[in-house]
Amino acid sequence: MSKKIILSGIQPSGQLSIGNYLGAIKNFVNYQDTYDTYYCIVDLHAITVRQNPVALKENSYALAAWYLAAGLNPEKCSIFIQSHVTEHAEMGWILSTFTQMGELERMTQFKDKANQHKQNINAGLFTYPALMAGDILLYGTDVVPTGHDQKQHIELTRDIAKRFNGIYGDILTVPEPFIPKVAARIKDLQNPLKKMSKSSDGAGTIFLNEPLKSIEKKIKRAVTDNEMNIAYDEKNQAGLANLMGIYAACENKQIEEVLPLFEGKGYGDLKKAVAEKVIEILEPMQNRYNELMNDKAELDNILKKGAEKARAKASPTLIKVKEAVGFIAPS
Ligand code: ATP
Ligand code: LTN
Repeated sequence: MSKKIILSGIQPSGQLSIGNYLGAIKNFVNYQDTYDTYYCIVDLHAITVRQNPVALKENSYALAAWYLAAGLNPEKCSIFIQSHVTEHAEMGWILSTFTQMGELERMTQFKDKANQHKQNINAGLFTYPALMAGDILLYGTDVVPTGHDQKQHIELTRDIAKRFNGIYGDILTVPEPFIPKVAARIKDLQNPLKKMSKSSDGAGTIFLNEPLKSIEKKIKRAVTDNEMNIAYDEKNQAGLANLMGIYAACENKQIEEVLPLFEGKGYGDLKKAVAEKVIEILEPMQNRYNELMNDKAELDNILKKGAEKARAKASPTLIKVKEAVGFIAPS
């Protein structure tokens, strides 16, 4: 039986955070042995917010290096740059004609980003989910692992696929989301009501390439509460719940398994344990990342092979889609 297919993508829009790692990349690694896996660096998506060209290139290499440093093996999965596989832009365009304005208007990521970038609410930012649907549907993807914030986009992708199939027959695979139980929504350490984000100002974000001392400081300064009682309560003790979520994700455990370790202890003990765990994971990853970033030729090589494998999978779907809508195939 052929393996099931996984695809996910991350924007090269800044330095990665521990939210990106625990909510997404860590799960990418778990899948690579049992699934046919495609992991994309979505530069076409990143330019929906204005990027500095030099930084965009560096961030794209950095994301490839983090994928590898986190344990993705290019022999097992395809790691590639979205713009290298031009099928994505074509598929995104076609699918935008199967996506309704009303659906796009409801997307919370669009509303958030439009609010953050009032000077540049461009059409691409609005049609972004159609391009993402293209990324997913080109590969016949069965499962899309992401953090919780992408659930709405994956649901829209499912609706687009069903709509297309309803008109033209069973051409596109309808994907399922995979959202981890723990760490799907790591919160900002300074504002535990807000998602930790790589493009925030940084005081409440742990970046993967941050000096270890600074990580320790940020965790020690994380906002908690005045209850002085360790419990797991996302509503009333959001900061504490966030720290426990980070700890549990680092340990590959559920909250119920780690809570007893901290009951009766002080907040300082929890913070110390979280800092130790995060550092234990990030230190070797940072070393590997630095080595990889010093060998761009090797990264280029991996990305080239990744794009070749990705194109081989994506191209037949695009041909079928073009045929279905009535385009004349080039002779
Ligand atoms: P940006 O700030 O540029 O919007 P981001 O940090 O939200 O970026 P994305 O590129 O949008 O990151 O997301 C990459 C992956 O990481 C997605 O699967 C997303 O769901 C996941 N992710 C992002 N932030 C978090 C978080 N705080 N907790 C868990 N998962 C997250
Ligand atoms: N929209 C996602 C990034 C993204 C993606 C994808 C995720 C683009 N294409 C395909 C999963 C599958 C984000 O902002 N995190």
